[in-house]
Amino acid sequence: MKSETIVSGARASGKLHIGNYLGALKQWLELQKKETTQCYFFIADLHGMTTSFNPKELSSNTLDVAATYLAAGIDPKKSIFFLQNHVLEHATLSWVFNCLTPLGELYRMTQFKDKAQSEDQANSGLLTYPILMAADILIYKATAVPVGDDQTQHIELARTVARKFNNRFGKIFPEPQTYMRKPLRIMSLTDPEKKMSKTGDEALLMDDEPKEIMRKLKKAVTATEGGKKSPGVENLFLLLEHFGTKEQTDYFRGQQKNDSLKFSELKEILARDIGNYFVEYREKKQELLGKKEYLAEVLADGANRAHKVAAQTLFEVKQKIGLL
Ligand code: AQP
Repeated sequence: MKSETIVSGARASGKLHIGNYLGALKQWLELQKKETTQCYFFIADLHGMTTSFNPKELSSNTLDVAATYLAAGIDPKKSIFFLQNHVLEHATLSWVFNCLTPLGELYRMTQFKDKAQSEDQANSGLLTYPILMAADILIYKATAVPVGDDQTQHIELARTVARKFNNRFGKIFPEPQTYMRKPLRIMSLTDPEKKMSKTGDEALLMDDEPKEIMRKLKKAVTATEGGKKSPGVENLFLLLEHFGTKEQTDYFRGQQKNDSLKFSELKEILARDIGNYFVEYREKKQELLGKKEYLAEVLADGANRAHKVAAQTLFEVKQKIGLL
């Protein structure tokens, strides 16, 4: 008997970076191992349309993210693994939630404000994104959602939507918790006040070879202003804590204390450690990208399994709200 339901996904808006890995995927892999947990991991292709996209990129990004999940260790036998657009109930439930949510709650979302600024003309999907996300989560009656720190506000909205629905029409949905070992946000290398992002400045990708990582790290901003801790330097230390050893962290923290931090040395070690960490992953991913039929089969099977649960929830919702 599974007592916990976990749901999470990543937008099909580009190749996954190490922020996506540390903030989300790594937690998914831990949760997948728990016998008492049913996990749903999907590729958010519909969310991929909320910022500028073109059909060719959308389909290649979707395949790329699917191969990334599998190569990183998502096991389609243990977890339900599928494309968001293959389970139509997500979009229908999202419409129901749209009609329960005041616009003001959406305009307050910081991610909307940030992303709308960088779009020439933000589309309305970008505004209603958190409602679709609430539907993605609640359609499976998730109890917890493993996400990076940047998504906390969206999970709060999903809880509000669940509460509102339950109070008005009768209880169907649990109020999902955010699953986070420790709040984590990897920052952009060139603009460390902003989070690392697929669609922002060049991110460190899980696919990058050490040479490429070094090229990107060379551009990392490390300036310190007025004796304050530099966010760029702290970001590099955060990466070292995750990919390096404790000895390495102690060594460079020691240098930092003595004002003798050698950034070139730190960056070289980081490039090597991050590159090595993903060696096996990179090999598996290349292999999977050559097996498109296998990927399609696995995704179709996942969508089938997800659909059964989603259809039952939608049936309950329709009964409660008077849709015939
Ligand atoms: N920089 C980050 N640090 C920690 N966690 C992060 N996540 C994203 N960026 C960081 C987490 O990764 C998961 C998947 O994110 P997403 O693809 O659904 O959407 P996002 O948060 O908008 O991710 P990106 O990388 O910034 O992509 P774009 O540029 O396409 O919007 C989520 O759990 C997220 O918290």
